Amino acid sequence: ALHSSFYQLDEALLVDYVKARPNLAQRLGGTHTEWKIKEVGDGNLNLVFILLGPKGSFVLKQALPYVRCVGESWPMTIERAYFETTVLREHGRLAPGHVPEVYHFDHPMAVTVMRYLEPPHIILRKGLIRGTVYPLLAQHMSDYMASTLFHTSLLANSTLKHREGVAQFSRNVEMCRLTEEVIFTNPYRVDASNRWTSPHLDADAQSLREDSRAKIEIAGLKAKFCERSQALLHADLHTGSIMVTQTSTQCIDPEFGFYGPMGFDVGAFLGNLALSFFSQDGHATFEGEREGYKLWILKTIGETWQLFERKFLALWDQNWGSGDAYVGEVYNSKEVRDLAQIAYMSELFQDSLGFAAAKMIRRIVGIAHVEDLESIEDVEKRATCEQRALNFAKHLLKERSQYSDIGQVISAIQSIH
Ligand code: ADP
Ligand code: SR1
Ligand code: MG
Ligand code: MG
Ligand code: MG
Repeated sequence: ALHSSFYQLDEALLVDYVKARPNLAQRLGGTHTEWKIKEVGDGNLNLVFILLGPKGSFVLKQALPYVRCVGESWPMTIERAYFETTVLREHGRLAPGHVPEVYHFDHPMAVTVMRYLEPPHIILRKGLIRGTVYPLLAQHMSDYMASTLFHTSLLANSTLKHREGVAQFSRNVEMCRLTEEVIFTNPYRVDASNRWTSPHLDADAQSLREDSRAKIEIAGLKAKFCERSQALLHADLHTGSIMVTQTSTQCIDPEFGFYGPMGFDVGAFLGNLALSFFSQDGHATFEGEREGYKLWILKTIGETWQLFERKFLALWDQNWGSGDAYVGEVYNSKEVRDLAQIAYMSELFQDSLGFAAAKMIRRIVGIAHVEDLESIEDVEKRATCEQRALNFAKHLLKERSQYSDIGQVISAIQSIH
């Protein structure tokens, strides 16, 4: 069987694992007694070890046959490591400055070995909680998303190549089904895995479960998630999947990768920035402390969309006719090309807002919450932040068709009290 040689690594077993693989051992240098090993996994799903040697370092990530944050009661295929490695390599080729290099993949062991993003790299979510400004974040994330999404779509590729990719990633079905449940289904019904700050948000969670318009909108988004194979997504692009410094932005953890709607990636990033915005009052140690920082977050939301749109359209302008979606002889005038681009980008904008809203809602009343809000110790303050975020997200989910540019969305965020 494919997985017959799988065993779960720990720090002791890892030393033997690396000793037996000269290409890995040589990267660390010295002898095994000189290696420092630390398990640092703080995500929901996998084991992550940092290995440091006299000569070099790497990160080794191993998928477990279950969801780590739930336990063995929720089995999950270790094949996700294969999809993660495949996306890291493909996105790394398309956006080389924004994805860690993969050094080694061991399929039966579900092990990916990659570049250690050394300090001062920090998980973006943690940087946002500290109130750190990242001046290049919008520029870098718009580069990453424009390049990976454009170049894996039918705007760049033949339908033949596209269908091969879709077929390959359609096997990442268990990960897609997890997302279907935890984002598009469970927050809208009574489910034992849901949680929220109680009793403060009891009525809010209940009113979501009774909100027919929200249910119709989330059904549309779920259908899009399941049916629209638009591009090869990262598919878990929240601020916990991005590591940053003042000059570097790196996207990690694409184990949910599959061909889905582009707005699912764009919305993940924008929605998680909005969650950070609404959490900031809970982190202020005095009145007004985070006001300037909140404006920077809003500016980053605006710039990310605007730069993404500009870069995506520039790639499209440079590549008319390379993909099968808009054949050059059909789309043969500036007029028709402009119309095609306007229609494409307005659908993508709408999708991004919808998925952003869905991702905010699931982080407040679903199974998996975010540190931005969870780390607010004063429960009253936390509940107020959560209610504002949830109210904005519900509004965006239902009324997003009223918004035609990102500036209007930013004004709506600012008007929530
Ligand atoms: P999970 O799939 O369980 O969420 P992640 O890939 O997000 O796992 O990794 C969990 C944590 O491990 C990250 O939050 C980060 O702190 C650390 N980490 C993961 N990959 C790297 C890397 N390449 N360099 C440095 N730290 C990393
Ligand atoms: C059980 S839900 C766990 C969540 O963590 C991952 O990073 C994904 O966001 C998933 O939805
Ligand atoms: Mg993660
Ligand atoms: Mg993950
Ligand atoms: Mg999310």
